[in-house]
Amino acid sequence: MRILILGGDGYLGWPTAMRLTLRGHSVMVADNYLRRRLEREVDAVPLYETPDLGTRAAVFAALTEKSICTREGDCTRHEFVDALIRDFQPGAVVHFAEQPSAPYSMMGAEQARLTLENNVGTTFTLIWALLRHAPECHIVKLGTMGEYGTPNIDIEEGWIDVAHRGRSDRFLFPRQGSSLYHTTKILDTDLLHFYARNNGLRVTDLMQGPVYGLTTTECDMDPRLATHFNYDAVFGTVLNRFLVQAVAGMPLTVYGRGGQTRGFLNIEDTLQCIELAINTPAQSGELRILNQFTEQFSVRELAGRVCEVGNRLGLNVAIASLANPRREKEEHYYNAQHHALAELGLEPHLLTEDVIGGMLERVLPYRDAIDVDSIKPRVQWSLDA
Ligand code: USQ
Repeated sequence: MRILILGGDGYLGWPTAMRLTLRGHSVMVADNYLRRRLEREVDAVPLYETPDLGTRAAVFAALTEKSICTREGDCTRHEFVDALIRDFQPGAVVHFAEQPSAPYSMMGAEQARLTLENNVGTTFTLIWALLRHAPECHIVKLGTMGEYGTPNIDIEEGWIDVAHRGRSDRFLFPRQGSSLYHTTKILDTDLLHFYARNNGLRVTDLMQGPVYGLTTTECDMDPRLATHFNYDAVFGTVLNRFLVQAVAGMPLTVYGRGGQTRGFLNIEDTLQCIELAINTPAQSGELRILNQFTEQFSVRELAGRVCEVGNRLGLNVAIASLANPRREKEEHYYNAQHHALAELGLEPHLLTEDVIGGMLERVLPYRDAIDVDSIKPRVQWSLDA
């Protein structure tokens, strides 16, 4: 199949491109390096440098004799995305091209506007390019479990049956994002739902939890194929941050009471889920929603696990409880369904002690390069406009 990956330079986009290419698909990736630009803006550095897409594609081609086409451009621009879709005629588009950081979206008006315009803009531009040039193409969109928030009821996979005054109907599960970033993903879902209903688009919206891990089998083929890995307070996610903190000898930064519970998954499982979604396309007119995570943990539990394994490796890890910079529930009910991807064949890589130990060992060679100052939380959700 011809598969277009929007946001192909990112933590998940690049490994996905390699995986799908090695499966025999014809893959094109597009990116405007927004994430790298925003990292510079907030003085964040990744754990190690990664080459640009052209260089990585050349290394990949030399090793595998398979090519990944790369395009540089802004996916909010109609002319750019229109031409990609018209000329490449993809059977599936994997859409990662969004500003991915909740803290970045909460820094101030400018960052909020960029997040809103970029995230909703890329989705809207893609929808119209497909309507014009490839209406049968399947959109595989990265959403987030954070669209649901932390309601005091079980979280369903996208939809809920509501009985009301003697009648019943099926609706999107209630959504309530805990940052502007998460809210843009809700807006994306609503746009996709509308155009699926009205114009027959085929959409799979993957509600993904926080992803962890430094590598995949493809990244391991050559150091230059490594994925972009952040651990700073703006672009790093919780478990990846804890791994780097443990190696740096800093106490793990648990925000508030640490009872915040989320569904997590290994980066290897993200790739599996995307492949499974592509192999079983949504029907014309269908918005299919799949909850994409393999196990749930509280932040406190995660810190405890990293601490235990780290100490066993001689790292001397401690846990700190910091004032929570976010507005979120720190103790809450959480029971999210996640059967659909398992039924499609997902074989989870769970967070065992060996997996944690293996990840810590991968961080260790970079110990001296860790920028400790970038780890301290610095974005307050309550900042006055
Ligand atoms: N947290 C800490 N300490 C830290 C960092 C985070 O206690 O040093 C806590 C946060 O307060 C939050 C939880 O860990 O309660 C998760 O935070 P996160 O930064 O790992 O994840 P989040 O901001 O929610 O966003 C990330 C990705 C986003 C993805 C989302 C899935 O950046 O792209 O959509 O995870 S989810 O969280 O399920 O919405």
